[in-house]
Amino acid sequence: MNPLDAQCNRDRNDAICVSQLKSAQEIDRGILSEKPDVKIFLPFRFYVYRPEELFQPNTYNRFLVQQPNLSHPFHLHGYGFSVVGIGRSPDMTVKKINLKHALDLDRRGLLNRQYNLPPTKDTIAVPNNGYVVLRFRADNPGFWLFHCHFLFHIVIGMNLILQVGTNADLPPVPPGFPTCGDHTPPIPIN
Ligand SMILES: [Cu+2]
Repeated sequence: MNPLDAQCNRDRNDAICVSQLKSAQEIDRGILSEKPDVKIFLPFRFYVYRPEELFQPNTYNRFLVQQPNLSHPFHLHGYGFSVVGIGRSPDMTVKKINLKHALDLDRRGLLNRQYNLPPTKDTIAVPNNGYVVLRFRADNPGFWLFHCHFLFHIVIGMNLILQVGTNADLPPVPPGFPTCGDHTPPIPIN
């Protein structure tokens, strides 16, 4: 499942991409219209430290060791989404895909998309140096976390909040719902 080279826009007999699976259930056809209501590009990248920034005499620093060819298992709270496409740039000379290149591929119709019963997931591995196209109908109001599921990537910022609707769209807080400070023990003051 999900080959490391992320070549998903053709049939292959050594691997299957998630985007090539078919949903066993009927899906919301409205989200499969060619032009979605809202299209958001979410690029991410690493800041790569220079060794002299990290290694200084008589100091201690924690740092993240870069792993090559690491996919990012992105998880969305609040929704299941349809995985419409996964891939890498058809331009093999592209060493690192970026927003500008992704926009260019999209404009030229070269971001892989398939609308034949795409599978529903709540987590998808975004290929290293690649992309995923996902769709969902934003009908569940709230503040929803969307994040890489590697803890060490969450702590360096590979996460965001999707706000759907406003506070007025949220159901009322249940009576007696805990608030900050409810669980702190009493501190005796002599
Ligand atoms: Cu990650």
